Amino acid sequence: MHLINCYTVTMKEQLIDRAIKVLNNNFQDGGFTIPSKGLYPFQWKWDSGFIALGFAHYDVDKAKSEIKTLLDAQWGNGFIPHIVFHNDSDTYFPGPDFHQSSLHPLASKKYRSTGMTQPPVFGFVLERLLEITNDEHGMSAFVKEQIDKVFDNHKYFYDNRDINNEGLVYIYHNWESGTDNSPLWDDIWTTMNPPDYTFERRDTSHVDASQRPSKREYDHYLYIIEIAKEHNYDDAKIAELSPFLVLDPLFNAVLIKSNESLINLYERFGGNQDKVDQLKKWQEKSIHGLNTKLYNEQLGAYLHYDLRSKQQLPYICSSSFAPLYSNAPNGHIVKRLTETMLEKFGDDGRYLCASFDPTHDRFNPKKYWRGPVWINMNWMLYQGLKKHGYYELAERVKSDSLELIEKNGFFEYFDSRKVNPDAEHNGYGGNNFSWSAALLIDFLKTE
Ligand code: 2M8
Repeated sequence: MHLINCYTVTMKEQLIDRAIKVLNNNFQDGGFTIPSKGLYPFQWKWDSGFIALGFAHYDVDKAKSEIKTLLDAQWGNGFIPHIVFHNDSDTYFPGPDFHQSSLHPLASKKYRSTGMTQPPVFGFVLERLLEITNDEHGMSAFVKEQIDKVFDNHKYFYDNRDINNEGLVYIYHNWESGTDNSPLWDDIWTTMNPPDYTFERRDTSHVDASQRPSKREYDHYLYIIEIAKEHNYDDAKIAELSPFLVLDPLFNAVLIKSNESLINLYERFGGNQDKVDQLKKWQEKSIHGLNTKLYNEQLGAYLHYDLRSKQQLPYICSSSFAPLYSNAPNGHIVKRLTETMLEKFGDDGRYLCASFDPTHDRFNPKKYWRGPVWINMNWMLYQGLKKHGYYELAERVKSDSLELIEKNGFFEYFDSRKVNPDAEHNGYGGNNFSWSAALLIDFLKTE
């Protein structure tokens, strides 16, 4: 029996109170929330979306502020950066002076930021805020105020990043995927030979180096940015020259899910038929692209597609199941995905869902996106499994997430091994991590 089933109402309330403390402590005077003190001292794009969902359950003003501060940094072309540097901090590298977003002619004049993005979560976040709220009128007004910015962001992706006109948008950096040092990228690193840069890492002064990417991996990360900077972050040049150019099933599934939400929201509010028609056109093409180019029937999973080598990357990771959160997979594909998840990731000795295939020799149970369980991925998988009628598996993903937090604390990521010979506890990376806290609140408050 999973621990969470034994929880009393009081225990749940105590967990929620602890989560609220984490979120409130990470909330900043500028009206946005940092993911974790020291380690991540700025505002991150997809973190902000998940964080807003936690706030929405107990402090609506903070939820709205989180979204406003992020979307306010949108560029003139609809692009939304992955980090907004509202403040100065010397605890993180690479900061604004390295990224130099102002090289792009349409970059925000108000905020410094990076010149790369992250999964487009804001469509589904806006829809979820309306599901959570007790104040439908007030929240509708807020969503109406913000929704066109999200639409413009989707338009940016389809206009600039769907280079084969197949409904699938590229990412040009592993940091855009959100799954930074996944073993997926190892094959791509072998095609590159970046300089051995001199720089001062900050992350390893907050977290044990064994739980973070290596120096050589960082050389690759910086090199791709240097190339983008040489071309002033011009999308067409990046598509032509970046050594890293990938169609990511997580990124594209989030886009599809957010398209779905934007359609629902525009239809609910009325008007904007032109936008609804456009979204439906994008959506049809994207779902077709996802199910043909990224799905692999033999492996029973969605895979990444490397636009440089023109082939699928044959590895299964938690992003492979992300399309479950959308309407894209048909009944057969949903069934295959759940079989693969259970077979490779779901034996009794493991918490669901490891970020990389635990049966593969590149799996590392402690190292960041090379294996540990992440709460934001589990939250999306839970919603997806439930939506497609796989209630038992959905409950397992949820109770595993809650148990990991309850036993270890609000960590950034967790070891999937139930009996973990390497450590006293299973929590790794940053502690008091915002999206772990925010999504625990959403899990428990919607029971
Ligand atoms: C991690 O990524 C940043 C770079 O964006 C880093 O390691 O410095 C990832 O887990 C990413 O998905 C997340 O949004 C970010 C902040 O929590 O940290």
